[in-house]
Amino acid sequence: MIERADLAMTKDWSMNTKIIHDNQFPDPETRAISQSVVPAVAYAFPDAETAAEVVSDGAKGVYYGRYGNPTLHVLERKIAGLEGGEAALGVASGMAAISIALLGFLKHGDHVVVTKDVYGGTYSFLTSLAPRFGIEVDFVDCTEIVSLLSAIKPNTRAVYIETPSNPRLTVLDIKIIGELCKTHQLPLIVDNTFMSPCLQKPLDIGADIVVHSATKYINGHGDVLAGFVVGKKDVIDFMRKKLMGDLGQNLNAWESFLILRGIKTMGLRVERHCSSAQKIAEFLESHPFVEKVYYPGLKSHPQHELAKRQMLGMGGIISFEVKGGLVEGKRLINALQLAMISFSLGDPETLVQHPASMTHAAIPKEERLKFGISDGLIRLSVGLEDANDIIKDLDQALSSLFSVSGR
Ligand code: LCS
Repeated sequence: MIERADLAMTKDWSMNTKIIHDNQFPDPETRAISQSVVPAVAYAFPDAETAAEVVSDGAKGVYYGRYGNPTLHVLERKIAGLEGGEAALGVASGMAAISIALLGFLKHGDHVVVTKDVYGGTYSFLTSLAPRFGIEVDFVDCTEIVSLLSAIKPNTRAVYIETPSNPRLTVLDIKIIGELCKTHQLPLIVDNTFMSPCLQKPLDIGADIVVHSATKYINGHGDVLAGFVVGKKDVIDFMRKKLMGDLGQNLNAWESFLILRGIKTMGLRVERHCSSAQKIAEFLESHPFVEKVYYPGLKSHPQHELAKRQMLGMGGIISFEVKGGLVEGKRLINALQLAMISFSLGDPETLVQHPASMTHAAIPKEERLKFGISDGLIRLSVGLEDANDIIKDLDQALSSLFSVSGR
């Protein structure tokens, strides 16, 4: 009889099937289909020799909860499979994944080139904590390959990009940047949070490492903080032992289980996020009170053609500016009735926020403006509600805003 596990290994499934079945098998003892939660911190060994072998990585197994747990390991195998990487490391947050990925390649005296618009937490880590350990950073416009090339120094040890970027949805050419990195023997780290593996697989087109805030689309329910680093096994093993383990950044079994449950609907969710976001972006772009819309699915987006080549869908995040600026922008988000003012993104609920005073407040204003984050910019994470209801909500908020101000 062919074992289901063997069959699963040989199937060339599409992403939606892989999300549900890849690297996940019924429990051999109970035949339970949903994953067991194993919260144990300690694991018993039959003898001292086996214990030593597991610790030295010579044998499969778990030896202490800070280095992972069996529930997490199922999830890590699944994420590695979906991203097309050799191995994955699941950690306590997206920021844990990002800091581990960077510290995995950088040490005192090293330099990293980072694309100019990145998540505010990443910026904060790179400008306040990393310099305390002697790590230098330069933020450059990676849409200009010459700017990236000229930022590379003799002590550059990594290139870090986020595409599409938070919050301006700048799309970067992973293939071209990957080729440049290969020429200079630099690892390319890509934050794939806004896309999820459903829409973009950076490892297939030139990246060496993928990082995720799984808090967003991967879990998809706004109830878990988690992150992943995906890449070559030796690199991930080092990060597991020396960074996650020694810094105590592990993801616990219960949260791993919640993600294993949440991820099953990722294919469906992401499809809906994308189709609704396209409709809403088109509505906003045609609205007389909206100054500018940033969404890769719009023809007006500067990297629309690249986005169509590189991404399987345009994602669920839209940024826009209302006519007027800061005051009008804040009044608009206060007038929304369905969308909630909140940090985070990728949840079932539509969430709206003001990057200059919320997610990107850590970036000084002068820098923020260079990153294209104006005071009036609003970011919308399109939820799973009916797109027409989200449009109605935006419409009423825009109308109320300008009827009050007499425009
Ligand atoms: N990468 C990106 C692109 C993000 O947007 C975030 C968080 C992170 C990494 C960090 O993930 P975390 O540690 O929170 O799991 N983005 C947030 C945002 O836009 N609003 O609140 C958090």
